[in-house]
Amino acid sequence: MNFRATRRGFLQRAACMGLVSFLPLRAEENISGANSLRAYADARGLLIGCAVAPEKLRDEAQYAHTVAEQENLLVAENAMKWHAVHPAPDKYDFAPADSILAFADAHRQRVRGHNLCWHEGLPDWFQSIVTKNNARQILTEHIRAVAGHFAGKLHSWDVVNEALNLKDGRPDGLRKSPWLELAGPDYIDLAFHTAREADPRAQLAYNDYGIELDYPEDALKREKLLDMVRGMKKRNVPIDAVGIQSHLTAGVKAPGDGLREFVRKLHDMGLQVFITELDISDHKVQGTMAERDAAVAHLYGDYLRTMLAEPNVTAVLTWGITGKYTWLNHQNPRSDGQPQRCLPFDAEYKPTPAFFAVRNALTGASQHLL
Ligand code: 9MR
Repeated sequence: MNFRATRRGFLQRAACMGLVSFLPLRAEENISGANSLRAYADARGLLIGCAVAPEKLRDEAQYAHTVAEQENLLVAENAMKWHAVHPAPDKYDFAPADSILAFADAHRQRVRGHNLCWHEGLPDWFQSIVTKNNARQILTEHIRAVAGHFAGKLHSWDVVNEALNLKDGRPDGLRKSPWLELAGPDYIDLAFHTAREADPRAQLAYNDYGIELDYPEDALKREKLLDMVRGMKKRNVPIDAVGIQSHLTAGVKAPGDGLREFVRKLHDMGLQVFITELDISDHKVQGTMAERDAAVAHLYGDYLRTMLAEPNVTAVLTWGITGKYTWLNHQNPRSDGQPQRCLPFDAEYKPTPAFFAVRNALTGASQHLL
């Protein structure tokens, strides 16, 4: 064994863990084959993936190559949302989403569905057509058509997305979304039952954000989410997993004990946990690129080591793969105009230190049988 390589590997791992910060990570290091994220995840029975756009898989070779090489799980960033698959009340369009499944098939990857019911991403016709009289029927028909179209082919579905919003002031924490207002609070049960009937093989998840940190508002949202899921289990509503989106920010509070306890409570309820939309914004980090990268990588490592130690955390997806296309460039643009370095690859498809932090965290994950 090459001593220099081994020593470098050790130092890099130490750097990713934040133990030493002086060592520049070498981006040209081999990241293919056995050194890819997917190989590391495969070895532990874990799923590692990212959100993708079908037109980029088709049109941009480097994007497609990186996704194929690094991931064993894909999710459509937008291509399975209502506006994309249901452009008119009586019209469905599955072609772009189907092309993601074809890509995944060609590269031995699983696919998860996002999402069947959300207050955003609705088509233009929604507002003029959906009323209290027909909302339950339209929701049911949509889920039957969409989950039915992909039946048997998906790893999981985000059945309901972001149904909680404590600011709306309801005791149950539910968001005053169009679905709540038009279909009533049990629209969530209805969505899960319909999804199970349409695709008995996909694991069914509830997905949300703002539950990761030890802030009081995050802690309260975790409580409301647990209450909601407990109620669903009691009523025999088919739910298999909770998705923790994990849009984090470097340089502010890091997730703490609250999240770990939450994951364990979900475990005790027989639920899996998917990290569904991980990215780490660097818009609050000043300094050199190396300093930004170190802050982002440090949080990736910390977060994933904590989460992957829990046996019910079985899938990790980043929200995109390259800083070139991340939604954060629009949502949280950096004041210096630089693209965010919030993902495992930068805008030039070079692996960021976050890549190595993710890969390193995968080595410490508990073993899973897929
Ligand atoms: O990244 C997505 C962006 O391209 C879309 O314009 C937006 C609205 O559909 O949704 C973004 O993805 C969101 C995801 O679907 C749900 N959680 C929050 C994500 C970031 O806003």
